[in-house]
Amino acid sequence: MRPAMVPTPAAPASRATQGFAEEIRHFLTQRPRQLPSRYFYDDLGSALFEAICRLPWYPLTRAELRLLVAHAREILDPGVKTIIELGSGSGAKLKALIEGAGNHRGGLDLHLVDVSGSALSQAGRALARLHDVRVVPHRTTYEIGLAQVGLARPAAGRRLALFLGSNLGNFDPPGRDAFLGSVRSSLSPGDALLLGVDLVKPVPDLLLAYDDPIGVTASFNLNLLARINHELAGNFDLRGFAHRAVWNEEHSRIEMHLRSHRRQGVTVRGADLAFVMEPGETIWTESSYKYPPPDIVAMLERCGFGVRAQWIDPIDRFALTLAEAA
Ligand code: AVI
Repeated sequence: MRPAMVPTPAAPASRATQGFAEEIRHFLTQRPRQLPSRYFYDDLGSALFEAICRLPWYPLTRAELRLLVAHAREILDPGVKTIIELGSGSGAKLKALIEGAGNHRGGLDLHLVDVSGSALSQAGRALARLHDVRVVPHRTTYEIGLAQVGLARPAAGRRLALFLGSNLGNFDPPGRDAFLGSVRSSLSPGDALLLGVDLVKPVPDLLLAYDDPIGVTASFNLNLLARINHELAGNFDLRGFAHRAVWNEEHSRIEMHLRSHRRQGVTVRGADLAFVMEPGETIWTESSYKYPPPDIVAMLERCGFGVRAQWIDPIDRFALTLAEAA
């Protein structure tokens, strides 16, 4: 007898899905269990992050924008002919910077590097309306994007790389220095890097920024389990986990975790993985390092930059640091 329904053969996993599955298997079997924060940003995760940036309790984005607008002319002097934004998001910050600097400056090449296709299209649309700019999207990782831009060195003018939004805060210290080193080696002496980094501040403010009272950050965190369920045939019970944000004083970082309410079995078929979580056991999903301003100067100098200026938002304690490739 023929079965009533012939099972559809599983579609071969794409390379990206395979890489995701391998990483998930690796990190979920570590102790403590972990998940890399770069996987937060599927379409829903990116939308939730945009919402976080509008929350009154998450002031980083607004503080950075104030600094960009206030110092646009110093940051974007007329000698800069190429801007490379690593993690361009919606393009709103870059647009504010260019508009703040005024448009009497001749042509500008804007290289946008982001893994999200929807973010690149949104940024492309926002920036294409500016006068005398050419937008070049790179849908790839920071490292590959930097290498691609490095191959297209401009005939004239200096380059300015932007790494904003405290994205550097999500790197651990060895990864952070390696990353800054690779940015430095893709620039030439005289080119510049503008770094936006969140600063150490009172712990209650930090906890509120990463555990907001209306639960947007909790949804952002839990969406990572939802993504694994959809993309890798996982069976995480989303109601079986709670979002937790904790301040780790020793390492000067906010950590986000997902804490299991009870003993529960989890399987992720697409990653060939099955395990049991104990009550109270957590999955560590993100670290956000917070720095004192002199530490930012020191790390840039260690990685081959000379600091030209550092501006600090006095209300929300956020720093923009402009450094020149030495
Ligand atoms: C993208 N990154 C800098 C954010 C941060 O503050 O670490 C991600 C985030 N996590 C929770 N809220 C925002």
